[in-house]
Amino acid sequence: MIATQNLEEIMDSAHLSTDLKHIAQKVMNAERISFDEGVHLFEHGELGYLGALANHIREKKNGAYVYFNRNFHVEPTNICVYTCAFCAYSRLIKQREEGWELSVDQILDAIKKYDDQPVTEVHMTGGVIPKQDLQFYTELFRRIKEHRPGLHIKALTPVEYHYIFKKAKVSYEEGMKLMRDAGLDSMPGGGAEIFDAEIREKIAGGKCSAEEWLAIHEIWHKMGMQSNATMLYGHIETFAHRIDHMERLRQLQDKTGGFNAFIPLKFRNKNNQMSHVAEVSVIEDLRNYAISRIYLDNFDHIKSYWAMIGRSTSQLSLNFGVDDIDGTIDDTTKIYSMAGAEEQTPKMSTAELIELIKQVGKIPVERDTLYQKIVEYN
Ligand code: V47
Ligand code: SF4
Repeated sequence: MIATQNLEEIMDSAHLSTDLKHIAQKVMNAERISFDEGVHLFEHGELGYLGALANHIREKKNGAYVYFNRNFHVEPTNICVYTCAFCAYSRLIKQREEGWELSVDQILDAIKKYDDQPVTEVHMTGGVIPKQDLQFYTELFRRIKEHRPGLHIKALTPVEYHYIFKKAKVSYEEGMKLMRDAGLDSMPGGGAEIFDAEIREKIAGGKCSAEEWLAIHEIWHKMGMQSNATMLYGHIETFAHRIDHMERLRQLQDKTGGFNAFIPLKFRNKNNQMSHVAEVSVIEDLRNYAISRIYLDNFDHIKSYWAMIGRSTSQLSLNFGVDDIDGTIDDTTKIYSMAGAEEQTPKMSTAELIELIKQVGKIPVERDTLYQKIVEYN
């Protein structure tokens, strides 16, 4: 385990620059740091310093708690009208034979497999195809709720919703109301990638813009609903692009307060059009978690998604601002394993998750999707 210093020790350090001392003082005073200070942290903050700041904030917000949930994924299709350069998962419509495309009945069958298990959430996302339209998803959500009303549906992102609503010629407001009335409970954080227009065009051209992604979350929050936010990092973006991404999220969160967790997603380079781009180091992953915790002062939770980052790094991340590691997953998602993530068959029992968290001296808490405590494992 990498030990982090406490903030007082950091402030006493003779080697620290005036700028880094000033930022540490702001964190001690619970003051917000600026855009330029965020970039400065990426450029000059070394790991121990960042860990001390992030840990200080994490302990104030979440004590020693580490959250997880019992969930599984359903990926309705891996065929996609888009061709994001980082995506190892999607198959173009013309390569249909390599893809899958589930019907409403097939998705319900996948959900029924968990009937005798105490899962609390189904996480649903995947490719975008014309057939899986407004009518498809409203019928699907309604039937899931008829079958198992207590199962939280966390499904689709503004990438899918923007496409579906445009095709159905309904406004974002009307569309999101239809989804909520059909049974949608919350939105996962995907599709955010990186908000900067130039980089977004290069890696995820054609899909919803940053402004559209943010508008759909804003409308959803204003309906009293909650969601998450991600950031795909470690590819061709700069540090300033990462801070710009966080800044836009911080501004929306100030307006609505509807985001639960921020989830940095490390770019994985296997089997995609960006395989020539090297992956960043684990040190950079930890620095990125820490800076996310410092910058996003109005987000309650920072999640390291263990299926993507691997068990050891997710354990390390718990000393760098992270307080959530996602769920049991039960080997039901292919998005990351196909892109080269360590976990090729992501699946952890509750006992394994508890053990992983306890090994680093933290307190595991099983939560529901909206962070209501279910069980604390002292
Ligand atoms: O938007 C796809 C990412 C996201 C790669 O809300 C990749 O609780 C890295 O959003 N390397 C979808 N990342 C997944 C997602 C998510 C995951 C876990 C929890 C939650 C939550 C949300 O996966 C996409 C994209 O940014 N992704 N390919 C890749 N090669
Ligand atoms: Fe389609 Fe999503 Fe893959 Fe982009 S990341 S190609 S939208 S499945």
